[in-house]
Amino acid sequence: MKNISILGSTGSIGTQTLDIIRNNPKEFKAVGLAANSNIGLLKKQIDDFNVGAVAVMDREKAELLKEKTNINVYSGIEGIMKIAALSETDTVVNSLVGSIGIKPTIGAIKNKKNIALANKETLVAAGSIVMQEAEKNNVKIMPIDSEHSAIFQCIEGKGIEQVKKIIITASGGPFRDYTKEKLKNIKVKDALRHPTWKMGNKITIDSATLMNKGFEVIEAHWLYNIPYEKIEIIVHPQSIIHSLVEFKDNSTLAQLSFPDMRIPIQYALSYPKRLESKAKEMKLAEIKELTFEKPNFELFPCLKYAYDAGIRGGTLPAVLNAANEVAVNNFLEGRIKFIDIPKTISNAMESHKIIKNPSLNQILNADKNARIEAEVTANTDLSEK
Ligand code: MN3
Repeated sequence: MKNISILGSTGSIGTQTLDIIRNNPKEFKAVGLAANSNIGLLKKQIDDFNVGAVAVMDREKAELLKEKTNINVYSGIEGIMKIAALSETDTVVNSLVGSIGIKPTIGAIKNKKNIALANKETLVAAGSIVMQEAEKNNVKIMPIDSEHSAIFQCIEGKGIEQVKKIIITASGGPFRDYTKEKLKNIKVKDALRHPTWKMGNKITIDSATLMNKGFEVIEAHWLYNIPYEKIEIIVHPQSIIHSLVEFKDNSTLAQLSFPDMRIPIQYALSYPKRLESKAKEMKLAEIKELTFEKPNFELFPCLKYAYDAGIRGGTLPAVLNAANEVAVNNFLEGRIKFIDIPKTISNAMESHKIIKNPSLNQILNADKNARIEAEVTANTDLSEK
């Protein structure tokens, strides 16, 4: 029996994780939950899963929840840190959105918890520190993301020195065959319509700009200790192959399934065991074709910025991530255009002075300053740039 804490329990990954726990009561128990502000759903989760403690990021909402339950309700980032470090927890699922997820991941690692990681920003911004801490504390970081789970499954037991390259698949997002002209007029609702995956708003926009794929490149670099020149992206609109690993002898392994996050989430929790799944069985004959094309770096400059930030390293990936969060937020709230997202990011990157081998504080500082910079850019007229 594994005891699980879920950070971000009311989001898309969080609720799917709870479905898996519900379906496997002999394998898993939810012991702690943390949410941003959705206390209605959180209260239901407390009752359904009989958890011992929860945290709510929003302090006012936490107070409201306290009146409705007898269990421990913590609040703010310290509260989330508490849920990440509960003594009875074996594995922490981190599905928080944004760089707010960095500190709880590191806190959990220091408390010797295994991590099932869906919070991309943790590795994008603080990959070097997180991987060092994980090694020092002998803690496993299991990827929840479908691509990294696929890579993990292909690489498992083979040794990274045998790997020639990693090929990360991308659906290409909803604007894959758009022209530059057409990208100028994208509405928020168009960008929120992802062709193959149903996800939260922030990651859906990141998928439309392909920044999500850029983040996945940086994450793969840290998770598998592989240099950027050995990480490629291939657009595969059907999202059936979740990623591939090519070995020295030019033999390539791939992992396939219908797109359903319950498969990688469950494997991150059950590893090395495989459990039955409610996800749909894959019938190859139903899938008429699997197609592949090169990603368009010119149409989606976020990809280029992500490789650039990863290769130059230091605090730059934290800036990439923070500026992106601000830009996406401004886009979602209608203040900037879709094509202004990459502009906001490149401005923040250009004005940042990289610190090599940064401490956690230096990373968090870079994050903070990049947010201010990006907020200023987003509030000026970007059409001239
Ligand atoms: Mn993914």
